[in-house]
Amino acid sequence: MVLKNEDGYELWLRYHLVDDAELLAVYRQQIREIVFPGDSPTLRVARGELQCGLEGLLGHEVMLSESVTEDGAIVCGTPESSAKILEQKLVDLDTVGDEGYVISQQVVDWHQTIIIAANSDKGVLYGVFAFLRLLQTQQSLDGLHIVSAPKVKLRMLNHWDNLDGTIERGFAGHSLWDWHKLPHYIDPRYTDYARACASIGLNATVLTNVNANALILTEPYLHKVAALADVLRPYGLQVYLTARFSAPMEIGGLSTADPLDADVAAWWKAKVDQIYSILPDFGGFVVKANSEGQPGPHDYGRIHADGANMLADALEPHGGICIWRAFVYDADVQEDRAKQANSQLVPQDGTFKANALLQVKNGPIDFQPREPYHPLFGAMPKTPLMLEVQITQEYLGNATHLVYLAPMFKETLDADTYVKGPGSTVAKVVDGSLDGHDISGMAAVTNIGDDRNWCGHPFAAANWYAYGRLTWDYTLSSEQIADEWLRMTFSNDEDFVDTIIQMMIDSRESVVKYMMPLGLHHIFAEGHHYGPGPWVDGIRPDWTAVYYHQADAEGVGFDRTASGTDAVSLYNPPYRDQLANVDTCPENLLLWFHHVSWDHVLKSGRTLWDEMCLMYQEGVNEVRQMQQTWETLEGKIDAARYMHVKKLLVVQEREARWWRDACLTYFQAFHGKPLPEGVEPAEHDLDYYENIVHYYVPGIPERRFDKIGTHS
Ligand code: BDP
Repeated sequence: MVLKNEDGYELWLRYHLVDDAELLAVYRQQIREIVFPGDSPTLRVARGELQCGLEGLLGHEVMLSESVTEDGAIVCGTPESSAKILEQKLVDLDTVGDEGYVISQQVVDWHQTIIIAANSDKGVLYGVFAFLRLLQTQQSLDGLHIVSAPKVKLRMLNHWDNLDGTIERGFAGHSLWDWHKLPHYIDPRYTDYARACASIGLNATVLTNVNANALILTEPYLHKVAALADVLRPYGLQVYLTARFSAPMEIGGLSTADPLDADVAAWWKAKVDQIYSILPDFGGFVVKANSEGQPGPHDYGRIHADGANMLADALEPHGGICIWRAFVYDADVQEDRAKQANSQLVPQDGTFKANALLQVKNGPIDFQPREPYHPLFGAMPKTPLMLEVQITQEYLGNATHLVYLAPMFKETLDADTYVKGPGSTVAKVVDGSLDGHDISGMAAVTNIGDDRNWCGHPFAAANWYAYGRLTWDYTLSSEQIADEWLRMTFSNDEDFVDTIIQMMIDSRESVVKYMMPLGLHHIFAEGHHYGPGPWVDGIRPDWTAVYYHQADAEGVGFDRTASGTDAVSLYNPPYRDQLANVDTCPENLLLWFHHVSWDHVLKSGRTLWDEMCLMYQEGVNEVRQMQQTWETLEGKIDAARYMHVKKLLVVQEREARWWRDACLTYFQAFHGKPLPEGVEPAEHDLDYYENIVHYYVPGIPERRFDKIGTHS
């Protein structure tokens, strides 16, 4: 059978006919009518989704019924919206809070019934999506009893979208938000975006770039925001905006943005009041301040908490929150960038208002292929800390490389801070359970654009999916999430699923190997970060590569032990001791924490140089393996998506070689040691790699090139 070509628009919400005939017959017996009273906007969209999903999956319309008339009813609602749910007195509902759900097989009015129940309309919507997922992944419905609630309260996407339609670090086209046509024209795609988010439990979205534009806070734009929020609201998505700290000067006519200035505070109060008058369920602000040139309280000799608290004060009467980013580092400060956030923020623990949170990147530098967990986790027990990850692959091959990020997200979530003894994981800091915070959250920089398939690479949507699923339940395994996503996105064919899960899981380690193995970090080309740039120098030191790898004739790596910057002391024992000792430091973080001789012998018995070379080669080999694996799947999925991935894997293999050759040629020049056996020699000399130029790489505003032929 020739499979119909697909373009990826449907994401994982493909409600195609269940292709297992036996199972389809069983489902048709088990699902015969829908009893779904209630008329709120959220219940309406939940009902519509259920009907549409079932129609596609079962191949016929399932009728709505006022009551349970036969075996095979699906009864949906809350105790308020549905008398039947109320009657059932489901004890499990007491445990799922205001967003969780219960899906359970029950006898209702003497008939075998499946109940999808929740305490809120939103919970019902999540339950409906979870139920459809069971069918999409061809699970048995016999004896069904699922009780599920999210582990984290704020489950956010951060769009780094600019008002001109470009996306900072976006590799899948332009922004979805058509500010020019809003509020009058509402793109139907907004609804599909909201459906996709709700289907994985996301409940908040920040529409604008952290490098903020104050214009978004002006009245005409606020009406545009409100129109978008109207579409997203029924799906449980609350809208947030980024606030530019200097907005009182830029759009308010004030001469200062000093957070302790009474006029400034009054301006923000009035601005926030105006926002809520236009958008009554506005979520709040996300703020990047005094970081990478953004304005902030330091400009006035104030501290971060002063800035955050001023905004939190303005938001508080409306129930809004202020999310302050902990990605703060200063070009004028000599201190190791891996320490700066701790130095600035730890002393302020306990001074933030109750409706202020700190948003902390997974690692202390910047979304690198591998980082140790950020040492702020565990270091600020009095402040709710959100985890920020990056779904868009700024540092992971953009939208051309197949890299499945769930293992990377989980690496951080599962990391043990040891702050209250073993088991004090980052996840427990983030969900608030370790320090008893009510408010908790996760945020991710999205990879969504207006590409037809949303995220560019057909596999990039897996990372949006995985992130959402992990915000709901970070205990899910990367394998399980990949399994669901593959079945829903491509096929339930067991061979296909088993083969590709493994390929996805391995892909994260492969990219680390061919980009920056053994704890190397920040050796990207300057500015656009597309490709290798270990030679980058001559700009502010903490933006160069040479600052981070510290290579010389003797060795390589950043000494963050006591003999160096001592960033290692920000971690707690026993992890700290393990990291501090060159012999016990996990080798995948070795050069993050140690400056090591090229001849240092590793666990494998090989020298550092040989090991590094072999890792780069292994990375390339693994991409070639991915290509071979993928080619065995021809005919198992539709030709269009098959070919799309196949062609991108060709690019990925070429770029993996580029990384290997550029980096090894560069490092080799320090000591002249030969490549060990098994490592393919570079095609070109160092000069060639250093002079590769890329113009107009997506994800950064247009750049000027003053000298054609030199890197930007
Ligand atoms: C860096 C990006 C930059 C962002 C910054 C941030 O290169 O474009 O503005 O993160 O998180 O990784 O603020």
